[in-house]
Amino acid sequence: TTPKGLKLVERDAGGVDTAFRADVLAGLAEEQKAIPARWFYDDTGSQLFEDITQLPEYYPTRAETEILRARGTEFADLIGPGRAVVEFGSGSSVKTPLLLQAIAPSAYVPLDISGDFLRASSAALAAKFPGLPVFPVEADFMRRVELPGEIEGLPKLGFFPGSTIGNMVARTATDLLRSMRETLGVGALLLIGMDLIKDEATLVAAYDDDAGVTAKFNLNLLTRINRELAGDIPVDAFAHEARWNDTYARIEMHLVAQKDVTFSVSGQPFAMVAGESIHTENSHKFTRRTSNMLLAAGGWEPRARWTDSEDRFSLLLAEA
Ligand code: AVJ
Repeated sequence: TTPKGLKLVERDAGGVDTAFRADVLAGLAEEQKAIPARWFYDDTGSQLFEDITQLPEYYPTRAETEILRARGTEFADLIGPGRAVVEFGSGSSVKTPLLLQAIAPSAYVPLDISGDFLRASSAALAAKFPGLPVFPVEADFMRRVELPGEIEGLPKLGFFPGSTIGNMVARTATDLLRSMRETLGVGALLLIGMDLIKDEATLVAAYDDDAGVTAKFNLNLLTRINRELAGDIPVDAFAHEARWNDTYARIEMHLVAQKDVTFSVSGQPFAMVAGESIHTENSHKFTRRTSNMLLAAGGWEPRARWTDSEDRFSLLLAEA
């Protein structure tokens, strides 16, 4: 089955992603400058994230993959065959096949805002599972998504691995879980990854690796802004920083100005003093109870939970 794209991201006459521009201009105007983490993932950012998942310090991907490999029989028992798997994000070449292999679904629908990456990973997936219909949708899944008519009537399994939910503050995470429930419908299941709270040194190292790949990933956001939003941010004047925020149980990534700087984005002027930062990512960490609480707040009832052999990462199954 040939993947067929369906374009839903809004662009202005000049080809600018209007939501990206609005988020950046509003975020840079705040007292603590901040840009939502979802804008990391242009083609370069998506590739750099793939590189991050291979780093010795970055344990979440390996831990989650271990769970997917080890628990296939249990997933099959609890989920059953014949579902349409709706993945929020275009999917990794390793995790998605492990799930599809385990549960024998009837269709696969990856949702992503990065169209090129989405089409590439969908084609690779379709080649690996020749009998499986694949319907990629280019969309911002923070809002309710209209699913392809071809999967109407099939029971749904939402798949949201990687602890991407951890990028959101509680209010936004709750909104997303509710949107997912609307997208998938009552009776749907959701398999979702959530990273666990652990010692601070391990957490900080996972977001500040020795090879500097995470620093590159963080700084690429500025390069993307310069390219796509007519910016002149002096990228070399910024340094990557990862901090643990214990109040909110999250790793924060910042881009810290190393000297006073002025720049403009889409014609808007901005100034920062040395030491001031742009907050670029939150990565919340959970316990069994806080993950269940978050699911319940979003309208999902916890049904099962798995962790890896070192208790670093959790995968939860919930029902709408
Ligand atoms: C893609 C949300 C899983 O928060 O761990 C990795 C992204 N940022 N290193 C995470 C990320 C820096 C990541 N997720």
